[in-house]
Amino acid sequence: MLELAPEVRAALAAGRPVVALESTIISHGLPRPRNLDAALEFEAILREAGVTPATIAVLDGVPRVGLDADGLRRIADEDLAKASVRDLPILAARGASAATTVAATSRLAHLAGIRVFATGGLGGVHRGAAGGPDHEATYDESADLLALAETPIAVVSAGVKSVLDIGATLERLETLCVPVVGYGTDEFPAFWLRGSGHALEHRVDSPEEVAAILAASEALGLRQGLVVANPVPAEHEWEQGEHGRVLAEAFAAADAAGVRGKAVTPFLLLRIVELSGGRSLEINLELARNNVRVAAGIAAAWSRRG
Ligand code: PSU
Ligand code: MN
Repeated sequence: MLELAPEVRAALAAGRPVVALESTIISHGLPRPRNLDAALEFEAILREAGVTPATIAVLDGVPRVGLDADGLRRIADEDLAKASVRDLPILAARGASAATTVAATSRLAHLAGIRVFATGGLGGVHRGAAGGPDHEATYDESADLLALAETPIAVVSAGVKSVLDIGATLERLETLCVPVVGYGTDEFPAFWLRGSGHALEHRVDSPEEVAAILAASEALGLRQGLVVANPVPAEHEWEQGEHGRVLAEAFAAADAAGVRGKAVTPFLLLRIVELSGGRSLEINLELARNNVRVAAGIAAAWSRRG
């Protein structure tokens, strides 16, 4: 059911470092043609660090762990569906193709034996998920959170976007028994910003510390993953005032347009790129590159433990 690229299979068999990469960020998170450049660049960053990349997607019903040049082109150029874990059996049975979210990528990477995964931002609890004075609960919470509760993999991300409810997301991660560590920070990052105002209990400052936590998790027989929250480098962080202004305008536009439900996030994200004149996109790329570099270090440290 699972097809590993030959180089991924060889690296895993030899205990060499491998990092998983998701395809939804390429298919749905970044605009063409920048998305293909980004997919190639993330892989190149890993290769330069001596780490084998495994970009993951479902192509023609086959979950693929490691894509060749044509596979990368397909996730960038084709209008693929976005698949979470629950979509995997349906795609496989029907021979269909889709880009995989953090949840689905984590599951497939784990099935292949991969321990480290780099992405941009995690999915989380949406604003208004639990309802409010003027609306019903939407229950809109990403399956990424549940997948992290059930999948032993370290996911390096820049936290969650401030269009989500960050406090509620952290509470749900606590309930789901998913450990969260700040990578060189004491505060959970908010994607384009280094901080969210939410303090973290645990901080790590080296890839070896992360590898030691993964080893301890295994020794304890825990099935949970690990959220490695890695803030955008200070020199690329969005200016606080500009970030606040653009988000407020984007939320107002969504309200005025009467956008509801799952259409809200894509609407907001597109508006944020437009209203920021592309600045939010540049930051998105910088933080993703940075996550890939950190994940490479963690995978190398994990591989050295043998
Ligand atoms: N956050 C981002 N960029 C993304 C995503 C999240 O900053 O592209 C994608 C990831 O693939 C993540 C998914 O797993 O969105 C979550 O979607 P949902 O809320 O529908 O589970
Ligand atoms: Mn949702």
